[in-house]
Amino acid sequence: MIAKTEADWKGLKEIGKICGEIRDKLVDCTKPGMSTKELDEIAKEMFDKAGAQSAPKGEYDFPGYTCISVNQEVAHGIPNKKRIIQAGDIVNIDVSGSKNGYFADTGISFVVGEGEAILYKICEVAKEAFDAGLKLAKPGARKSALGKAVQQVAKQHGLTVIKDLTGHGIGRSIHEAPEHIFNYFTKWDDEWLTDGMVIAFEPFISTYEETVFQAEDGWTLLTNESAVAQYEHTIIITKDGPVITTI
Ligand code: M3C
Ligand code: CO
Ligand code: CO
Repeated sequence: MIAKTEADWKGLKEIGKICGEIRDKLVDCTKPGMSTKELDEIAKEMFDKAGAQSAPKGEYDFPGYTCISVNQEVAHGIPNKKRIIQAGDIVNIDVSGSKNGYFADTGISFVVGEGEAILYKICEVAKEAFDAGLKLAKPGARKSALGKAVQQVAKQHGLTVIKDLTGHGIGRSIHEAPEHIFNYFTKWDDEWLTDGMVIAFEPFISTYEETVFQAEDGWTLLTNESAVAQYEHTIIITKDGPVITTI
């Protein structure tokens, strides 16, 4: 969507704050021995208390309130009482929701307890790639500039981007125009970013792979072997700089 009115700004910021708080709470609560289902139940309670709805559940009938992906699971991981988090796991928590018809989407990957050095590195690089793209997110820039920045940062660190997962427009629904914010440069992507445009920007950085495949559950997206980290916020493009709603 293009945020135009004060009501748009208020609505986007309200749901942004709710999703950001749920993300941070789930990260804080993630401990070895806990199931991903237990974490998801905390999110359900927080959505309910805030008078907000889970976007995956509300829009796609996803079997969970949040997407929680562990190790080779990259995204759309289904919360499960049998999926017990262990020290050294890399976990991604992706929280998206709506309130009063406005949407937000945010996610982060992190290492539980002590893990392999490369796992911390991909988490840091995902954030670095996000920050590099964010600097370029202004009206009049091509949206392909963001992907170019993400790809450059990954390459500098000897890492790759997952090419088949992208950011997206957001605002009045979870996924809307512009359909894709690519995480790599493609010259065919000549769309401009405009004042008030709302996007979810989400670099996915891998140790070496570029693609994912879908599990038999019809949801979970997996790599063959590599580890992946994602970092996502919802942002409003303005001439005075990007505003992150999901802080
Ligand atoms: N929030 C998710 C979508 C959840 S709906 C099942 C997203 O938009 O960030 C992702 N898109 C692709 C991978 S994660
Ligand atoms: Co997301
Ligand atoms: Co998203």
